[in-house]
Amino acid sequence: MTPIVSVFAASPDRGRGLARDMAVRWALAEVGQPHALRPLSFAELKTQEHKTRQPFGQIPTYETDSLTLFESGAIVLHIAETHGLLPTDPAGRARTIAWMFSAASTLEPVIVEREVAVLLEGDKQWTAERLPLLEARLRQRLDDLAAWLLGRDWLEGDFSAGDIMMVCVLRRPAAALLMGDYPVLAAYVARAEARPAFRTAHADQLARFEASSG
Ligand code: GTB
Repeated sequence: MTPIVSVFAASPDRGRGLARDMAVRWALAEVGQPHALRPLSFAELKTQEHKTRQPFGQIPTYETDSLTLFESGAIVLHIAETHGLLPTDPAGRARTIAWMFSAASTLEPVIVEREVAVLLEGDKQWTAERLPLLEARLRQRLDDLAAWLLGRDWLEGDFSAGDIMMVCVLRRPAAALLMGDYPVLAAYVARAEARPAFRTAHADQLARFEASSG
């Protein structure tokens, strides 16, 4: 069965590939696996039917005959495991998975926290005082990641699922806005975005947005 990926029916990112289905669709493009889409409105996300696929009523999900999976990182890991997007040696495999966790649990929280402070708490009296702290925490992570990537093309040897997760996190607005200060990270993201599979997945997102917005 062609896997089905659930996506926003009308993505707020206007086709820029910033929502978390991008990592899944990029991974599928990397391994040459075609997929179908299940576009869902915000109301449909919160239905009991969708919560049987994704307990928190979110996108993305991934469905085949034998498996329904949620969490973008887990889906990318599954695709990587089944299609050879992970190193075959046990240590390389373990370190690649470590980078996937690191993208989701060490980098992404500081990025999302910075975005939430502006988007959802921008009118609160404490926000102006908090923003420099949040930016400092984010910059510390970016400093450390840039130091790791200095002299490397990818996080761990060849391109892998770890890079998909990390680049998707770095493309989020709060991090993307700082890339001018991080040439090593900017070059890393540019290298990833130049991959044919990224370009395919990105073009699909844009085409869908343009088709849905008439
Ligand atoms: N940990 C989960 C995963 O990685 O799969 C998180 C999934 C998640 O946050 N999904 C979001 C969602 O479904 C979409 S990606 N939100 C709807 C809801 O919770 O009701 C987050 C996102 C949304 C929009 C943009 N954007 O427009 O730029 C970027 C990222």
